[in-house]
Amino acid sequence: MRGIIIVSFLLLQSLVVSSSPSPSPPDFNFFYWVTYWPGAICDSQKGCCPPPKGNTASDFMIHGLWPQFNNGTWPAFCDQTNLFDISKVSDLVNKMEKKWTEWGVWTCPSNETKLWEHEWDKHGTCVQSVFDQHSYFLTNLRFRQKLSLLKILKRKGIKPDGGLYGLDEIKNAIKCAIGFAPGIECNEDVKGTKQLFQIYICLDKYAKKFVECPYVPDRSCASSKIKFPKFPKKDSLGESLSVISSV
Ligand code: U2P
Repeated sequence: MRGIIIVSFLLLQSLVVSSSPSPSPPDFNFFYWVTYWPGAICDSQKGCCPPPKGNTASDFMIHGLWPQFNNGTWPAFCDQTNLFDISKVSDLVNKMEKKWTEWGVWTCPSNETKLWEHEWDKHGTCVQSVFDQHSYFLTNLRFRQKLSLLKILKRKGIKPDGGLYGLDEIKNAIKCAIGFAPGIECNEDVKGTKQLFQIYICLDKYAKKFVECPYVPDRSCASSKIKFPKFPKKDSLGESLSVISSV
C-alpha cells in the first residue's frame, strides 16, 4: 500500500512538472517604455499625417516597450515565426487607436496598424519569455493608463504651449512622480529649435516596476532649454501635408 502511495505521488509530481514548464528568464537586462509627443513630429522638418481614425487623445502616444542590454545595445527581430497578428489583440484595438497610433512621417495617409506590427515584430518577438502578443500590447496600454506623463508635467507648470522649459526641470518633474529620471529625446522644429520628442522610462526586465536607467540614451537635446510644442490641431492636416509634399 505504501509503495502504491509513493508511486502515485511521484507520478503526480512528474505530471505537474511536465504540464507547467518553468519559463526561461529574460536574456536582456531592462526595458525602455517609450512615448512620443505628436506635436514634435508635426512641426519637425518632415511634417506629419494624423492617424486615419482621427480620434486620438491629445496626449503622449505610446511608441513601444523595448528590451535593452546594459551596454546600450538591444535585440531586434528575434522570431520570424510569430509575427504580428491583429486577431490576437482585437479586444485592445479601440484603446490602441486612441493611444498608440503613428503620426505618419513621409507616408500619407498614416497607416493605423503599421506601428503596432513594427513594434511587435522588432521588439515584442524578443521578449517572449515575458509576454505573448496580447500581454505585450496590454502592458503598454496599462503603463499609459497608469502613468500620465502629461499630467505629471502640467502639475509642475510644464505645458505644451510652444514655450521653452529646462531639460532638468522636465526630468525632475518625472523623477518626483516615479522616483527615477527618464531619458529625453529631442528633435528639431522647422526653425532648428530643439524640442521634446520622446520620453524613455526604464522598467525592470519583467516590466513590473520602474528602475533607475542603467543606461540613458544620449538623445541629443544639446540645450538646457527645450521647446514643448503644441498638440497638432485637427485642421493643421493641410499644413502638414504641404510640408511633406514640399520636401
Ligand atoms: O534608433 C532607431 C530605433 O532603434 C530602436 N532603439 C533605439 C535605441 C534604443 O536604445 N533601443 C531601441 O530599441 C527603436 O526602434 P523602433 O521601434 O523605433 O524601430 C528606435 O526608434
